[in-house]
Amino acid sequence: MEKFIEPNINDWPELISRPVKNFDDIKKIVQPVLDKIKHEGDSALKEFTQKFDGAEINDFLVSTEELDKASSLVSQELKEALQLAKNNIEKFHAAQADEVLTVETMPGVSCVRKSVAIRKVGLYIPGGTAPLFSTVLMLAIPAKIAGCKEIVLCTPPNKEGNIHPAILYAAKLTGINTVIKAGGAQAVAAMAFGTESVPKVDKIFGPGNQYVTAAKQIVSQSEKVAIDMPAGPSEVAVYADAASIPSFVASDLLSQAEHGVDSQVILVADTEKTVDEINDAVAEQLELLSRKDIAIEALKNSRAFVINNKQTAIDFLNEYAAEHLILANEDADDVAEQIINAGSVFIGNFTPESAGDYASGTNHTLPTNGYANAYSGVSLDSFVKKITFQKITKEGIKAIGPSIELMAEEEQLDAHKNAVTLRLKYLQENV
Ligand code: HSO
Ligand code: ZN
Repeated sequence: MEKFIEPNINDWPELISRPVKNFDDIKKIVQPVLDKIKHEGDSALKEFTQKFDGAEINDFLVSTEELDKASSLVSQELKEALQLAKNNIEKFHAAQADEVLTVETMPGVSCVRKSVAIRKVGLYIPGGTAPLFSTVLMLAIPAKIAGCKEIVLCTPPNKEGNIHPAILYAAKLTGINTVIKAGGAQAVAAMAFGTESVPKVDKIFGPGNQYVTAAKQIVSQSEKVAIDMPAGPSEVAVYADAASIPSFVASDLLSQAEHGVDSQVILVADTEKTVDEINDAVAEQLELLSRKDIAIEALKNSRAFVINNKQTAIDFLNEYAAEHLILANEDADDVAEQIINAGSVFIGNFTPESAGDYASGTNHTLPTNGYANAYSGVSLDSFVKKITFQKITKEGIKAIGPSIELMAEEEQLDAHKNAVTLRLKYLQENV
């Protein structure tokens, strides 16, 4: 990791930049895929699955037999681990449910806000180099708790046309029956437009490579389909000092670096000594990783900063707005209070990011690329809309009406004013 000592504030924007690809180049590849799926449906999906995944698929929907068989291919230990994770994720997300909010803003004027589930949602689970079955839990559990009526899960098949059994098992465990063997931009398109075998959905969730991300962005602009968030490569920032345990910090940095060649990890420490100790531990642990080659590439996008002043370090971390922020420093709780930009914060030496990635209960679908300045991670809220209702009594309209009439008149919107005036007149004439 390249080391920067006391970086000048003018250089911060450049130093916190992420290794993102040019959207226009990716769009050139993705747009024709979207168009073809839109017009040709399943036949185009078949063609792209052949071309990009090397699989010949005749039936995109995973059969109940396949779902049942997956159970026999997953070890008892993994099933138990998944159950523990499911329980925690369920507990944390169920607790996020809002009560119906009812406020009488003035006598006779009642305003209500209620969460209503998004009817049809699409969950994208990447295949590729690692089968992220944990993402099934992170998306399916809140979708179920929210009460989404139709949940479609798309994930790419391998060359033999199969899906990793742990992904299928996690789908079954969370009550998802519609699992589609399709991945990439073509799967996103299928969920956005609908095809003969893939139902059209109202919102698409989930991480993916740059093509999946671009496809989500494009369809959300042109179709009536929402997306969870603009997502980019995964990232972590760690804040360390003499109280940190270098090997722990190194393992946290590497756990993010092993995700993908475009991942980024950031280390901020108060002294050069701490940075060096952690760097040594990274070099040592790196050797033993099965995904060493990927991590090495990711480390090339990564940076270590020595920032001695604590307030400056906190400002820098807030500026970076990390997807995951680990506070491994002495007074981690105090620093946590001052964090205003981050997807998810991990406090203290015994809170690895992996805990949130898999099992503690928080969601691991989080804003990347600095979007944590304004976006939240996926939660129960992501699967509902908040609808407001209001009801005004005769007394209520008498009380509120004159103010509305006046405001409408000043905005020169006569019909708006009439909508009140006619009612007030009616009430005067019909006492
Ligand atoms: N760190 C990833 C999530 C993940 N990690 C899944 C392991 N499996 C993005 O938050
Ligand atoms: Zn991870």
